[in-house]
Amino acid sequence: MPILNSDVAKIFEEIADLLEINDENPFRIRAYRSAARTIRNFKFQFHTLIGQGQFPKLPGIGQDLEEKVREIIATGRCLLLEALRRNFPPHFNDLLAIPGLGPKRVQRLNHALGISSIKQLREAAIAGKVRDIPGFGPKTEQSILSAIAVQAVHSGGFIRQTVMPQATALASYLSESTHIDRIAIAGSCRRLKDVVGDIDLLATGSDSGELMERFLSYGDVKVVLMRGPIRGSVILGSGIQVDLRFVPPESYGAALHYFTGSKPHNIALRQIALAQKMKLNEYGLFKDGKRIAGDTEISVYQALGLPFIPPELREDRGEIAAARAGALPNLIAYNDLRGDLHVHTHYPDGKNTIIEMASTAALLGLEYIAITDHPEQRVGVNGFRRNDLIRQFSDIEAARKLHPEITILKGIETKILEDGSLDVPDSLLRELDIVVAAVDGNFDLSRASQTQRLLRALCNPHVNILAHPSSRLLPDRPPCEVDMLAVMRSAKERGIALELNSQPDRLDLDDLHCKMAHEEKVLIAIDSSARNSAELGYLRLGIDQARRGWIESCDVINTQRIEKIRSWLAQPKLPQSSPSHLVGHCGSQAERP
Ligand code: DGT
Ligand code: CA
Ligand code: CA
Repeated sequence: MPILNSDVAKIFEEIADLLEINDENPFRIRAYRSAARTIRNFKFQFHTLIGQGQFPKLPGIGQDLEEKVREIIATGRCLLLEALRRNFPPHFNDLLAIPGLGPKRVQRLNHALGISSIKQLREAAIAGKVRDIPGFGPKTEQSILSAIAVQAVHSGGFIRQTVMPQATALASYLSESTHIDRIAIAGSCRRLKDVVGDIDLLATGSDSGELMERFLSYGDVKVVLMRGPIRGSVILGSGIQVDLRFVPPESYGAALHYFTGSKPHNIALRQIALAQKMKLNEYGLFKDGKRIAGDTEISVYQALGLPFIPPELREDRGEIAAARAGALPNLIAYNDLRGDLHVHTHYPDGKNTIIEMASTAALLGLEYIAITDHPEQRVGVNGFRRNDLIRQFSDIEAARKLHPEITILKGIETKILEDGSLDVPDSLLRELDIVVAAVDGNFDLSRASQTQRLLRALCNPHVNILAHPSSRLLPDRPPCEVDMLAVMRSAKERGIALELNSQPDRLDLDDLHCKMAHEEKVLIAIDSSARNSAELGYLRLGIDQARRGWIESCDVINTQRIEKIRSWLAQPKLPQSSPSHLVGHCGSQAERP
């Protein structure tokens, strides 16, 4: 891809912004800004001219700037910009990207309130602190909040788990309106996405006016973005945007379908309607100008000759073709899990004892759990001590006596070091029922090194589960660069399960990797990695994610009974052998563990 004039101009503008925040020489700042303008408006592309051995003479672009342009065209980078960026917190640029926030304002926010990220800015604006900074005021504070909300909609910015209580509280408040018959949470929340941009609500009933009044006067509304007779948009105290739409009862199903999305799924379905000479929109499904379906969602699918497609599959990732062929996955159900193979007890925050974890798990209907603390959480920072492991063994024995209704496995979570070796010696791993291995640092290795690291860890004969394989942290830490397909194939060959970690800020594997795992027929373990007994409830989020990833019960190792788990764990893993015949899969003739 050639570097365009507009790319060069963007780099110069960012340099000018950062120089301005640094209070550098105003002439230098102006030079970059005006060069950016000149370059953006120049009628020939620099990369073409430079490629022909020319460089145009332009006002304001002297030798220094010419060298910068040549550097950017040749390398796509600018060392000056990279040096400037290193002096700023990583999220400073996100702040500059908010409409209305130039370098001066960003600098003032930083000086006055120590703000260096959008998250901090949102919190300060919601707390009403921004308005007191000279040059800001309540109006600017509001427009900052709406700009952040708009940006979240575009970047998909809130962890769904934190959003749902707000969505359900608001929906239940609205449903108290006497003129409302039905109200639903639609959009990406209904599709069970891990991260969502906003909350979409849909209502039907006899009177939209009263509903809208009620909506706008909800106690947690901070900013009203839009008010109309049948639609409204607000921002709540958390900074999230809510869109509310009212439709007549006969359109409710079609509207629910439309506002559930995803957009690509809707578009694909509309094409199918068109091919059958029908028209599909949020008001219904129409043939020859007559409504033939739309009061319920299922009526829309049926009239198009399709079975109901669960919302979590509606991403235009093959679900429509599968529905047509009668081959939709038989998605894992919420009570299919029989155990949790990654559970902590010793944590600095809110630790629960083995007995407490076991009794809660049993109450939740689980038949087994594996206690898998990190070694340093058992022994402090001074490294691993065998005695501490032995002590936990005896704690587990005691808990087993007290709670015979649940099987408690002795496990560990071991770190995968940078070279792919583990931080616990094999001699100790051998004594455990189950070993969970995880990357816990060095997230930014090259793709090749990261892949080698994981593949080497999978070669350890004691590893049973590769935990949170991509190491992403929502919403900000991106996944590691890794060849996940190679990792999956190796895990499958070695009878190792990849974890779908259910913590709301992990949900790792993500939905696409779940689908890949389903297609590759690699085993998955849906685990909570709970740090206290309440977090065992996160397993539900893991199942949400699994369903988005087309996962069936038979893809998941911990839907099996404990006897099968034991035989899976007992599989020999010879270095060169391929134990795949021991691990069957949905519909295959091989025997599952
Ligand atoms: P989000 O909010 O970014 O997490 O994702 P969604 O899917 O909730 O997107 P949102 O809130 O913009 O819109 C909700 C649904 O409304 C979306 O999933 C599909 C539907 N929708 C919105 N705009 C369009 C459109 O232009 N065409 C079609 N066919 N559907 C749309
Ligand atoms: Ca949405
Ligand atoms: Ca929306």
